[in-house]
Amino acid sequence: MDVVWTDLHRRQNPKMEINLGQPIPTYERPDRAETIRQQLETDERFNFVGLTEHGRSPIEAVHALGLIDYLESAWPEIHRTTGRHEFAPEAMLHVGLREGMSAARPPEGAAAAFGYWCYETATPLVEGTYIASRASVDVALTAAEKILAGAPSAYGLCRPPGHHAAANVFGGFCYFNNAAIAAHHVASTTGTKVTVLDVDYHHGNGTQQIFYERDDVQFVSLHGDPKRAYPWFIGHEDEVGAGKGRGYNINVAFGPEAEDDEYVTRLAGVCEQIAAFGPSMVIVSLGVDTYWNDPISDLALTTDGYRRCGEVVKQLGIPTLILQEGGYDIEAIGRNVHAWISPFASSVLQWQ
Ligand code: SP5
Ligand code: ZN
Repeated sequence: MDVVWTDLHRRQNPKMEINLGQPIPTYERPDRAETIRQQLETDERFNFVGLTEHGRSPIEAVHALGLIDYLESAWPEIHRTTGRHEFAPEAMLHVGLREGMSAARPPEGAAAAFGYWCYETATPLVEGTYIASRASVDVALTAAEKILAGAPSAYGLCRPPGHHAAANVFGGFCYFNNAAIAAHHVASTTGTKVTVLDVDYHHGNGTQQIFYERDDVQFVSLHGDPKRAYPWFIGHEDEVGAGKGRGYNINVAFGPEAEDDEYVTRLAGVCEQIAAFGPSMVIVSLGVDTYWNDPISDLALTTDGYRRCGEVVKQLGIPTLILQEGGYDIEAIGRNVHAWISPFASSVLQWQ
C-alpha cells in the first residue's frame, strides 16, 4: 500500500498551545509524524511516495478565499508588526458580539484579523504554517488519486491535521481540512458519493460543517461526547444534517473510558449505514487519540483494538483512503497507526 509522505510537515513547529489559560508545550509536534513514518518503514508492505502539487483550486472549492489568503499572507506582517516567532489570536469573533446586527468584517491588521479566521487558541501561526498546511492537503489529494487510479487503499500521513477546520474558520491544530478537500475533490470530479468516516477522539466539526447540507458526501463521526470533550459545541447525536443533507450526518458520542468491544461494536454498526449509502470511496479521518494512554483524551482503546477497527472498515470492501488526524501519545502513535492500517496493507485480502 502506498504511504504518501512529505518532510515539509516539519515547517509546522509551534512551541506552545494555551491549556486552561496557560501556555504549555503543544501536543501537536513534528515527532508525531516522524514516529509514524519510522514505524511504517519497518514494514515492507508500505511503499513511501512523495506528494504531487495540486495548487489552490481544490482548497478554494471548500474553504473561504479570505481564509486561504489570510493563511498565505498573514505571517510576514504579523512577524513584522509584533516581532513574534509564533502568534495566537487575542480576540475571536464570538457569535454574540454582533447579535442582531450585520455580519462582522475582518479588521485590517493581520494580527487582529487572526480572530476573524480562527476560533480557538491552540492553533498558532509560525513562519512555516502555510507551506506545511498546503503540503498536508497535497498529501491527501495525492493519496486520493492513487485510489482513483485503481489502488484499493492508500494512506496519507497528513500533518498538520485537518478535521477541525470548517469552511470559514480554522482551529484545533487544523488549518485546511485535508479530508474534506479530498472528499469534495473525489465527489466532484467523479460524480460519485463519498463517505468521510472520522474516528479521531474529537468530533470532526469542520468536516460536519462543510458537508452538513449535502447528500453526496456522508459524514460519520465517532468521538468523545461534546458534553465533556473538545470541540464542546458540536458533535451531538441529534445533529443529523439539514436540507437535502438530512440523514447524511451521523454522530456517535462515547462516554469516558469506552473500551475496544463497545467501540468496535458501534463502528460495525455505522459501517452498515455506510454500506447502505453506497459510496465509491471511504475517507477515514484517522486519529489514534482514542488510545487509553493519550494525554488529552479519555477513551480506552488498545493497539489490538485499532487492528480490529481496521478489519471492520476493510470488510466493507470499498476503496479506502486513510488520512492522519490526531493522536498524542507519541511513544505509541506509530504502532497504533500501523495496527489500524495494517489490514489494508495485506495484498492477500486485497485481491479477493
Ligand atoms: C486533530 C486533533 O486531535 N485536534 C485536537 C485539538 C484539541 N485541543 C484542545 C484539547 C483540550 C484538552 N484538554 C485536556 C487537557 C488534559 N491534560
Ligand atoms: Zn483529536
